Amino acid sequence: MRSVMAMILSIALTSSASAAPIFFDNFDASGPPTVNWNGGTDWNVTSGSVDLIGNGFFDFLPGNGLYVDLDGTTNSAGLFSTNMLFAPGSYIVTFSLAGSQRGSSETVTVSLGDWSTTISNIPSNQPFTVYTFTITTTTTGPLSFQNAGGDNVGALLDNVSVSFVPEPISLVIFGGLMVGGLAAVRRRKAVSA
Ligand SMILES: [Ca+2]
Ligand SMILES: [Ca+2]
Ligand SMILES: [Ca+2]
Repeated sequence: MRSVMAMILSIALTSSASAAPIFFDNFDASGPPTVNWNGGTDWNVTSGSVDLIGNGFFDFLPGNGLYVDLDGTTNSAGLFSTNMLFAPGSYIVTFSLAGSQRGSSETVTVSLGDWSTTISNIPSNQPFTVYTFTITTTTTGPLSFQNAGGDNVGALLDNVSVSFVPEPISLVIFGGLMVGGLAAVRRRKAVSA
């Protein structure tokens, strides 16, 4: 029984390890900061612009390295999307979102495939705040952020990650018991042979 318990434990540990992000970006290696950033290698910007700021450059929330002002400097907030496309399935989407820090409240729509949510009226003085959503998409698509409006002052984005949803623990234990049961059947067969 001890070996079965060890097997269950090892399967459970393997399962939790699979929750490691399949996409992560804190923008700190995306410099140099610039207005109207093109998104670098991991993101693309369409239908407007975003700014890459921080590290002393329009650094409204110092200590966060680089981060993104979701309304750039063209009076048109860009659609900010990952180059990575996510297949249909369930994911955990996590990001830090702060208010504009410049007096305006902001609204941001977050999408992944055909899943979408809108975070409304983020107060100007909101510090970086972690948002986590467990989502399901039925279509393949990027993760996108779209600030409403276009006045060059947007919400601030950092620490974006996407992970697979871990297997439910009941399935893990059931799998472990199945393996243990098969081993017991084999032992009985070995004895009767
Ligand atoms: Ca950062
Ligand atoms: Ca801006
Ligand atoms: Ca604005």
